[in-house]
Amino acid sequence: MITVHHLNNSRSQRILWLLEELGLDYEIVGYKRDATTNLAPPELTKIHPLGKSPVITDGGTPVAESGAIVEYLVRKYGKGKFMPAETSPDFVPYLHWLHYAEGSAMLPVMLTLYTMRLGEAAAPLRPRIESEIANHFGYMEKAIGSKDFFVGNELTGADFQIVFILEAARSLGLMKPYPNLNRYLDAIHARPAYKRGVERGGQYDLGG
Ligand SMILES: N[C@@H](CCC(=O)N[C@@H](CS)C(=O)NCC(=O)O)C(=O)O
Repeated sequence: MITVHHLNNSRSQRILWLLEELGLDYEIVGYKRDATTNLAPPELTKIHPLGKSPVITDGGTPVAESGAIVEYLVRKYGKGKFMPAETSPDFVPYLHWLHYAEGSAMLPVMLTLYTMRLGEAAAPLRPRIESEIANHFGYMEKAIGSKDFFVGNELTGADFQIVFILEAARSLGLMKPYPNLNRYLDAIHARPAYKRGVERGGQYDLGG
């Protein structure tokens, strides 16, 4: 049995959505963020030493880091869904977008979140962070264009990774200049499997 160690309002929501799209049986063990610090509770370190979400266990094996979890589930249970064949011209773009989300696009979003808390003390950092937001979000805006998904014409593991970045950005008010990304995100939110994932996970609100 697959167990998702699910932290409220966190990246583990993308794993619930993926499991719903895959139509797999899974169970959820819920963890609550600390009301003051917003950090995960220490019990999560019993599943994986980093104590971060998402982490899943599958037959006792823990898998941590969302990109690794998405790749693990798609390869092991996807039966060819949600990832192009290695011989397909979409394979390299798939790898790029799958890794790009957490590897590059999330950094300026996190820096925006952290520097907001610093107020005026963060002023010298802001131009660089804002230019990186424009760089990465401009890149994604152009890439999605009028398409439904980031890779080819199909939902792939890359979309599960990118959607959380856009949700986090929307909660910080960073998404207004990007109509294509907003259209894409709204369409994803309308998917029945996405909605089922939110129902199973409980309240999902990144604060925007
Ligand atoms: N790159 C990691 C990031 C994991 C991460 O930082 N998760 C956040 C939730 S979105 C977390 O566990 N925060 C609580 C904490 O750091 O205590 C991944 O995608 O799995």
